[in-house]
Amino acid sequence: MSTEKILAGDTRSIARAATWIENRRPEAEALLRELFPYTGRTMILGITGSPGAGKSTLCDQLARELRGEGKRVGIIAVDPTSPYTGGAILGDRIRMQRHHADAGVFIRSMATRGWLGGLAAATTEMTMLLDAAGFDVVIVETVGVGQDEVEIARLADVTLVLMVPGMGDDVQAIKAGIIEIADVFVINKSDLPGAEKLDRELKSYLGLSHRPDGWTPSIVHAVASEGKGIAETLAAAREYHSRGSSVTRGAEIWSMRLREMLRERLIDRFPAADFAAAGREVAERRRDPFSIIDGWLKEGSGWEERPRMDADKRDKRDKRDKRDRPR
Ligand SMILES: Nc1nc2c(ncn2[C@@H]2O[C@H](COP(=O)(O)OP(=O)(O)O)[C@@H](O)[C@H]2O)c(=O)[nH]1
Ligand SMILES: [Mg+2]
Repeated sequence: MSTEKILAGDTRSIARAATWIENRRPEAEALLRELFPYTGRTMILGITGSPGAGKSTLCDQLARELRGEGKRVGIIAVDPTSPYTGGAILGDRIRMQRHHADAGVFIRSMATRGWLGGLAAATTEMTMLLDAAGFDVVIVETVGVGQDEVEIARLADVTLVLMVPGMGDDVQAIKAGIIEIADVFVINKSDLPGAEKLDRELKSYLGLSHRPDGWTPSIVHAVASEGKGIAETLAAAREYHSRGSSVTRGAEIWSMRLREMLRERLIDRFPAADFAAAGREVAERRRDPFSIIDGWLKEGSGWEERPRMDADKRDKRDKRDKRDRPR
């Protein structure tokens, strides 16, 4: 794998590196270390919202708009691999095919592998790769339902939250806590009734809340399926991005990302930790959770010297955990 090829934007090398990252291969880390000095130029746009809100449609339209400006665009679609969304992923692929032959657009659908924070780290690494490879904008699409997904959207330079009128989406969003992370609200499907009502509700909500950075999130109306409001969405994202110091914002984001990375690394240092079995022990009140953690930490003394868990072991563990994950 040549760093030069990635820096030159060679699609095949980028795709291979993306697969390393997705599979959490240790090689990815060495590569990203080399690429790091070349990162920091891209604008990362996080797009989140309920399933069916039009996130993929908007991503596609934003990519088109940016291509029109001659910009290179990366799209990372974080899709929960569950039978429910199998069709949606296929739908995305077909829709995105418009850009297929275009080397200025790189699209990767990422399966949600594991659920112990690895997803946020993988997404961060993927944006680093695309940043170094010279993509001007990287769009990360996540479903704003799970905690992981909300976390990922929060890690972007600009977070767009999509809402749809007349779906009780407003209330849902407040519950899910995604309203707080929005830098820009996009009222998509403005062709449907209720867009003005939703606009009013959002404005009154925003009137009551004050962000520490003094920013009042902007509200944009769009009909993504008809390409309406796309330029406005991009302009609103850029307005937020260009305000203030990018170092200050970067420092905030990296402090969150470092936390995520540490969490993942730490968990990976314990390949022997059988979370599923331990979970059962706690549930059956055979052991308390604190002594389990203490036990792992003690057994793991000297873990600093141990190599990172290899991908196969991690996969096995994650599969086991996923299977046992309560729903
Ligand atoms: N009426 C209307 N439909 C839209 C709009 N944007 C997207 N859609 C449709 O909504 C459905 C879900 O869109 P998709 O982009 O897959 O949503 P996602 O799950 O949030 O990624 C698709 O059938 C789109 O064609 C819009 O602005 N108005
Ligand atoms: Mg989608």
